[in-house]
Amino acid sequence: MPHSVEFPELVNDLYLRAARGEKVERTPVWCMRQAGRYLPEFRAMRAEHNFFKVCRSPELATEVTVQPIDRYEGLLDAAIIFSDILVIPQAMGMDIEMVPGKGPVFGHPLRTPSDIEAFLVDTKPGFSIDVELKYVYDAITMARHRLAGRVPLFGFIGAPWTLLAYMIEGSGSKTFSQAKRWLWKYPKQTHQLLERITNLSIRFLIGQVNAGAQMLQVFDSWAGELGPQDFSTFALPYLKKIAEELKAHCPDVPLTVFAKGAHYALEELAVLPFDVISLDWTIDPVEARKRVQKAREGVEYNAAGRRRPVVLQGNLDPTILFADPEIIRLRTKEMIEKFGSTGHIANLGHGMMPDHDPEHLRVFLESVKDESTKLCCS
Ligand code: 1CP
Repeated sequence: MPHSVEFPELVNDLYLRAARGEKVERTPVWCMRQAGRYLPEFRAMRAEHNFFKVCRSPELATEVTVQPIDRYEGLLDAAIIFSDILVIPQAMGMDIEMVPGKGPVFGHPLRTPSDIEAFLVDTKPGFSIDVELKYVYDAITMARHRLAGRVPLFGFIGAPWTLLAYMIEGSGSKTFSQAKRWLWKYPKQTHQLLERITNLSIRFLIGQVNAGAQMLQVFDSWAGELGPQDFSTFALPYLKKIAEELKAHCPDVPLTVFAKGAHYALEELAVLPFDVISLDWTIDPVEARKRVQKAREGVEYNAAGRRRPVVLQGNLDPTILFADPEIIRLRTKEMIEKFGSTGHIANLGHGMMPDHDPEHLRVFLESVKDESTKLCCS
């Protein structure tokens, strides 16, 4: 039973209206990895607690989730729960450590299909993803209360291909040669495992909504490592299943897909029932909007028989935050104008980086507010 009736009333619903394609008074804005290492208050907490301990403690995860909302009071229009995409592989039995300066490192990556049954526990009797990841649900419920309706809260997952890539590779990678070798060598087992991850992900997303998440994002961070043909084979069918199931279970919860580096697949993503498509910075917003609009011609999803609005999220190059404030303002203004006044949620084209200056993020957030207010009122 969803808890939503018990939560404080949402004061700022700008994100939710924009995600439905409604005309809004200004463009909502939030940032991927907005709760993270560029913030001194986050680094102070991390100096005392291990990464997964923060994820597993609803109190600590709530605190980090709310940190950017407090710091940029009135400038951010969404919060994202502090967690990681790797909590699913961890719940499936994989041993993962977050190594400072290196990122996630798996103790025993999957090297051959026999490792699947040796290491993974999700098909064992009594396994429940809801039990394993209850700590995420508890953090969401607590954060939603602590936000007190100031902004809505995102839940998220990593897309099946991106999680599989980590599970085989055992860490981030420049070439993904281990993970891709698997695809060619063991296609049958690859699809079976992708299916398992997909089913757990669907349950986990629904659980997050029941716990209080008001919108959801699917991060396919390594989508760009596949080409068009392999994305269609190993990523798209699972993204489709996730979107279809979520829209069947909670049609009113906005669902975003971020397939980084995969704008070759924009047309295919456009016809899946995601509400928002998040873009990285390597595609021009005008071109993206045209392509999505064209792909949707003749495709009806809306129960009323109407074509779905094109809502895009993004896409300022995160490294522009290293530039001087006047350049950040100029490039943000250009971005806002290119996306237009409706069907846009402002964001960076990828996450905040550890060496970003928090004050430069403030310049970006203020510029989105100023420029989009001008545009929406003109
Ligand atoms: O030492 C630290 O404190 C670790 C830094 C860190 C943080 C702050 C990691 C390790 N994860 C996170 C939080 C996180 N990760 C969030 C929290 C909410 C927010 O966005 O503010 C989210 C949504 C993620 C999602 C995530 N984790 C992604 C998808 C988004 C993306 O950036 O592409 C990925 C790929 C990960 C894996 C991961 N976790 C952490 C690192 C350093 C990485 C990437 C490593 C690599 O390049 O392989």
